[in-house]
Amino acid sequence: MERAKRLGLVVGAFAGALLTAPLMVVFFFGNRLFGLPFPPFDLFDWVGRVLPGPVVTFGIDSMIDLMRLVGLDVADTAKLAERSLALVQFFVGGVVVAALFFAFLGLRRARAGHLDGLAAGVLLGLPVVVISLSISQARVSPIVGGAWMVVLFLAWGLALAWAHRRTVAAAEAAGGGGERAVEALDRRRFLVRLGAASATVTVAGAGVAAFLARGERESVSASSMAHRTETGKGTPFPNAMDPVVPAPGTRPEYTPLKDHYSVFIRTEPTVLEAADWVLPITGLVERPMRLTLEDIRTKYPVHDQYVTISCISGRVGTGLIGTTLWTGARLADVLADAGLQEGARYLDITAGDGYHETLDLELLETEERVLLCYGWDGHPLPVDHGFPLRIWIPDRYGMKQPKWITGIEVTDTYRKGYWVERKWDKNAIVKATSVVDTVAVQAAAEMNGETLVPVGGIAFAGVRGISRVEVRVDGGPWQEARLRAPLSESTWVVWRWDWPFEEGEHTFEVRCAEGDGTPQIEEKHGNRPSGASGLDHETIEA
Ligand SMILES: Nc1nc2c(c(=O)[nH]1)N[C@H]1C(S)=C(S)[C@@H](COP(=O)(O)O)O[C@H]1N2
Ligand SMILES: [Mo]
Repeated sequence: MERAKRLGLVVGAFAGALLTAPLMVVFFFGNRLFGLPFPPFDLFDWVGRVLPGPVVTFGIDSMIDLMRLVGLDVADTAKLAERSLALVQFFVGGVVVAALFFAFLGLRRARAGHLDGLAAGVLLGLPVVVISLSISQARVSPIVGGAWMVVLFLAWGLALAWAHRRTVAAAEAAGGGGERAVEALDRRRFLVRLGAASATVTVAGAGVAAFLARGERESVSASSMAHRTETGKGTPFPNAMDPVVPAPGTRPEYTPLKDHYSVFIRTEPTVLEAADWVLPITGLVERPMRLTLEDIRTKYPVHDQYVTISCISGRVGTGLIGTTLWTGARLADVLADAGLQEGARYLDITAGDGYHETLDLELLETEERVLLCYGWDGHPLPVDHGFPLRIWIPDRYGMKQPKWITGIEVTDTYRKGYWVERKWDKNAIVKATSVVDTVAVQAAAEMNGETLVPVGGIAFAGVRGISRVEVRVDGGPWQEARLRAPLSESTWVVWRWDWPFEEGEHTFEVRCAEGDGTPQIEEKHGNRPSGASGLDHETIEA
């Protein structure tokens, strides 16, 4: 009996693995080809939303620490890591349900019939289907999506019951003695064949999916080419003539779109169709409106603004910061059109992925630059970055600035934003920060008998600007760096300092001061709840 129980658990887990992997691949196909739901991501997104804020934050922090520990670029790999976790979570779920199923039948000494199989399918599938339908961003109707998931989960259950009959149940029927060897051989043969079939489906599926994903990327960039306007590219940058040339190895002053960091709460970006998108402006307004994208683009003056945006969860020196040209209509112009009623105090801005944030209307009294933004780099907003509409609020971390906006309600009551509910700062004003990007020893040059090494990086303090950047070597005196004129008053500043070369190991630290002279906070503090502070440094061996 003991042996049978153990055998049941092990073989069950094994069969579960062999059947869950192809199930996931089939789901992936349905998703890529027909926009059907992909439950592993939905499940993961749901877990992230219902878990208490501190648990989620701890999870994200640990993941990021681990990635930094092994030297991965967080901005590049965070989503990949999340997606991998989502797949593992679903896979483990399938394995556990299968193992329990085998163990349960073992206790009953039963042979799995079709009904048992269907029950297993329901056990794994029912919660997943309910969760997926409640959260999915699939482009098919819930009935089609639901039916598809039900069919696949039931098929998974039936296959599991079949695997049970061919393995453990066969063992019980065979009884003891010499037949045991025969059934063990049979079982092994069956599992090997099942394994081969599963591996074939999974590997071939992954290959074809990778191929399809490549096609998709190409079509996305092709369509953004077609939409290309004359803003941005083609026109020289406003600081093109600035004499301060960035030290070689400094990040690009204008971030290539494909390299711009991207952060969103879901495993996958939210896809909204321009054709059926409207922006309702409701609540305490004189004239409730429903604006199409065309309305927003054509009814209001167009504003272009070079903007640096950064994420509050970044550490000192983070890659979660980027600069591009934002294009949009001023929020104030749109609100003037709607007419605010007496008592209007906040905007409750909602988004297609369930994200939401609150804007205090008091801010608009002193800050007219807030944009409802539909363009980046002269293109329509990329899907990852909030197509068709996002907001820009100067001086705030990204978390205050919803992408994929689907509604603006004018209210008299304050509602915490998505991340504020999860204990992040409700104002989220960007902290001044400065970063060493490069100590370009390979670009050393002779100047008046001295060997000078260009050192450089960026400094950023929202629209408060940067008035000074200083560098020190090995804890020595602070030396003033040269500042390149920024692309605009709302972007980072590129700085450069030429270091009189000395052999050996050296540590370079940088600090900055805001436009009005306020020094950056040198005291080390983690990102939570208001954004990281402390000095960035870079150590070299020359
Ligand atoms: N709808 C929506 N908007 C959002 C988010 C989100 O998850 N959903 N994340 C916010 C956060 S935390 C940041 S840092 C910025 C990132 O913008 P980017 O991806 O274009 O760099 O988007 C903000 N707006
Ligand atoms: Mo963020």
